[in-house]
Amino acid sequence: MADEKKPPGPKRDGERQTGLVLDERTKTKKPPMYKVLLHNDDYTTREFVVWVLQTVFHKNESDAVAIMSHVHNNGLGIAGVYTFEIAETKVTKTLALAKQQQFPLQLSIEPTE
Ligand code: TYC
Repeated sequence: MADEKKPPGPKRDGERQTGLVLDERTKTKKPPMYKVLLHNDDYTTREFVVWVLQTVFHKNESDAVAIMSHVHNNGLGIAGVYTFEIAETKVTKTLALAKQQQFPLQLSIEPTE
């Protein structure tokens, strides 16, 4: 039977080292992503928020200052977008660092659309 007359089956990526044939659509599907949101408060210092954005969220200094300022001015802002497990880990680390300094910094996690 000519190729163009076959019904469309799963797309295959060929057998790789494992000998498995995987559906390309499964292999390439992106995981759900989550925003880590930073909340403003009146007590956490700007310096601490910038430092957290640099050390936990791996932002450069100018991005960290811009995100901190956005949160300070708007009440809420995005520290980064990650898979759920990484987002959770970053929130846990940040809360532990804030608690050590007795800062009431709050964060939340929200799915991207
Ligand atoms: N509003 C704080 C201040 O004036 C700074 C701040 C920014 C706190 C961002 C939290 O997520 C935050 N010291």
